[in-house]
Amino acid sequence: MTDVNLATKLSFTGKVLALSGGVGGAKLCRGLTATLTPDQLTIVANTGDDFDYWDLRICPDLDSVMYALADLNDEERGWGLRDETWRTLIAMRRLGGAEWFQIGDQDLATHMLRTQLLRAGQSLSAVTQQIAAGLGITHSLLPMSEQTVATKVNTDQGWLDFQQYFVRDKCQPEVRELHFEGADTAQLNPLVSSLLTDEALAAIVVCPSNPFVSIDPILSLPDCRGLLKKSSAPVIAVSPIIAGRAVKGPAAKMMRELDMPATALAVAEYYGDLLDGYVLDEADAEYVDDITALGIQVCVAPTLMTDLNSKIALADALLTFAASFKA
Ligand code: FO1
Repeated sequence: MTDVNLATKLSFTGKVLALSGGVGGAKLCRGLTATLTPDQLTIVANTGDDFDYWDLRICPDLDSVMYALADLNDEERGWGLRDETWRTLIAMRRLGGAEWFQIGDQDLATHMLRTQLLRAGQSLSAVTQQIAAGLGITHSLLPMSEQTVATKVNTDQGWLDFQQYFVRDKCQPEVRELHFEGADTAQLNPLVSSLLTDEALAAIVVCPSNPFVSIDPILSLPDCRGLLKKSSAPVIAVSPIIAGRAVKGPAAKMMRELDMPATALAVAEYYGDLLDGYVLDEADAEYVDDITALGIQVCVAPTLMTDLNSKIALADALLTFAASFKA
């Protein structure tokens, strides 16, 4: 752990709630866990990507965050575990089973245990907590809801389940609209609702995740937006777009298909009055005035997270920015 990191640990007081999707969100969450104590940080992950495959419950964003926090993730691939082997997948292929979604041998254990515990009647929060503890994670990681919400993508090829669109069809279909099936009757995780009314909450972080398929499912849950807006803590998003491109995934392509320019400014406009603050990459400093004119305070920082130091540096910059809202 670096001295810079230690200094932040001593100076940032209060609790932080981070809203996260998979890859980009998981990277920032890793930086935040190096900077904040387990008492300070709660991460809530999107579960709209969740689905059943091989008769197992797969929760990709919870998995991505867990593996990143445990330093077990495969950074290059962007999902799953490092040093993974694929013997089960190869055997499944030989038998003629489904193979379009790749489950590694070690990763399989996560899905098997999750499915087993869910079938035994445990909540997704309790199951996640048990698996995370098994990976040595001490910070709180929660699913956005205990109920099932499924992201559906309306494309030029019709409605697709999220993983069909994302993995099977490699994000190639043109996106027209998104629907979060079950969100209207699901409940925001009660632990998140109570944190949002906790006076010790000092910042709400919208991670640099895809706004449409990673953050919107969380925001679409009843009362979520209202609670975020009512909270005394500033809501601060980190741009998932740098110089017109998403670091990973289809966010920029999706923006163009949804008739939005693929810019960091357009993401700020999309979140609109939900935000009090926005962290923008240095490459996008030209948008500072436009975003400020929206009534959103701006922090310019390097947002590309290529290693642990850059994740911690971004978490640091974000928390220093968050602390400035108190003043
Ligand atoms: N993403 C892929 O692009 N291809 C895969 O075969 C794949 C398998 C997979 C298995 C477990 C898991 O937790 C995630 C997996 N992902 C895979 C990633 C994931 O589906 C997406 O990155 C997220 O849903 C988007 O956040």
